[in-house]
Amino acid sequence: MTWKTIELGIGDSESIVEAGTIEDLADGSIPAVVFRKVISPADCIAIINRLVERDLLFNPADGVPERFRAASIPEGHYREGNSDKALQAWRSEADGDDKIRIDIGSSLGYRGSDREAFLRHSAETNKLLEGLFEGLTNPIDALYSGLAKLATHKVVKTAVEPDGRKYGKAIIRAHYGGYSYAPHFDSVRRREKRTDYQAFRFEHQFAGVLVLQNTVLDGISAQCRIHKCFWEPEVQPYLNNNTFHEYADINQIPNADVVLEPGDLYFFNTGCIHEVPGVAGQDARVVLATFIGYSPDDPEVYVWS
Ligand SMILES: O=C(O)CCC(=O)C(=O)O
Ligand SMILES: [Fe+2]
Repeated sequence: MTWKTIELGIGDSESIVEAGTIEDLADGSIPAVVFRKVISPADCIAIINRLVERDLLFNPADGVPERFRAASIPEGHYREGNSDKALQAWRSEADGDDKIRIDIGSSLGYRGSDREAFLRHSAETNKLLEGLFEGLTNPIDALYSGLAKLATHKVVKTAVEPDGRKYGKAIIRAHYGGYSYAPHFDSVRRREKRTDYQAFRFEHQFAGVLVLQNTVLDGISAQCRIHKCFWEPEVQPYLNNNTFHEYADINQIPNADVVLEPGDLYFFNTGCIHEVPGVAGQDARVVLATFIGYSPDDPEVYVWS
């Protein structure tokens, strides 16, 4: 039995999602759902250019400005509960100086330990994202609209706290110099244990990611690999020791590479171990990313970053 990604038609109007697909994602019977070309390559380029023009990203051909080096998020870091201590999800390789990750937006994983600061930061992010894509196809709308097709009969909305304060609706992430995500999982419930957030209530967590720019070196591009293996405590030592690949080999765990071009959107279950090997190409890999909370019997689907 192969473990196969569901491919949906080109563009927004032509992709029809079969009923039950989101359940297949939830129980791990498929690795991912891909919507091809929800944004044109020309709009992807225009979006990247705008982000550089507005000093939100930089052009690596001109070197790394100090300000961005200082703002870079280290590989593999997140914080648990209310702790201000950054936990490392995996051992990073020798820290390359130019492995830089720039977030435009508010990451719950990275900032959520201080709830007030996170919600303030999120409000700023949502203000910044408003109008950022004026005159272009809005990638956030494209992502939410793809999700609405998957989550039929649900209300898809930006995650919100009981007092009405919203989380960041999406985040733009740029990965320079071969920045990689080693095998890991993401879960507000099971990893960061954010009991003080509404996002905690969902049984399943997905990611929705729209690629805006690929990084390519010698014909190889950085792409997500998803393993048919839900995180369980017994897997954690292999993540800590950087030996998950050996564990997967020994246990013959299938995996799937989701190969995307700029403008393609994919959804996967972040409870499955996944990774994005780094490719130190000339350009950064830039994505618009979200997390998604889903429970079969909850009428709402929450989106955050
Ligand atoms: O960039 C991607 O495609 C996925 C990245 C990822 O795994 C994450 O942000 O947790
Ligand atoms: Fe992830």
